[in-house]
Amino acid sequence: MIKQKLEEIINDQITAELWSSNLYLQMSYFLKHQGWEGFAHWMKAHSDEERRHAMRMADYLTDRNGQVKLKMVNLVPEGWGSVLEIFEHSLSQEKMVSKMIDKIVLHAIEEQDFATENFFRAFVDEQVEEEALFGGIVDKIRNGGEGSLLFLDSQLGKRKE
Ligand code: OFO
Repeated sequence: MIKQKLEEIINDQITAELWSSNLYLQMSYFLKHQGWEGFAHWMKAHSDEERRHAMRMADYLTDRNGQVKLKMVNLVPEGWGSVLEIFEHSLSQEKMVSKMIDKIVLHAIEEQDFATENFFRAFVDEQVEEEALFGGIVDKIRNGGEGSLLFLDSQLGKRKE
């Protein structure tokens, strides 16, 4: 049975994943409204991925006899000034999520809950990938400027899942 403090911070994490999912979904529709079909497609796929993360964590918590308590997911922003701003915002969201996951792993180690440590270590790796993914897009937009957006839009529109 999982300890209460861990149950609490895993529930916070599930909420954060769902908030990320909503944030990226809002970004997707905002981008689509601006005519950026490829970016919108990419962002929607990422929104789905965050929702899957939330469900994997909720399933894990249930398997460990913890209780999933879905908390209030706050409103997300509705608009941004540019495509670059959207990806910079996503990158900062991912950095915040990485810190939260590190905190769970640290707490699991302190509690000697090695199953939780092990489960969330996969997300530590996942976050390295995600920060690199978002950071790479931010770099491309910064380096290529406005002129690179059309090309990037078509490239990101090819994302499979
Ligand atoms: Fe991109 O955050 Fe999930 O884990």
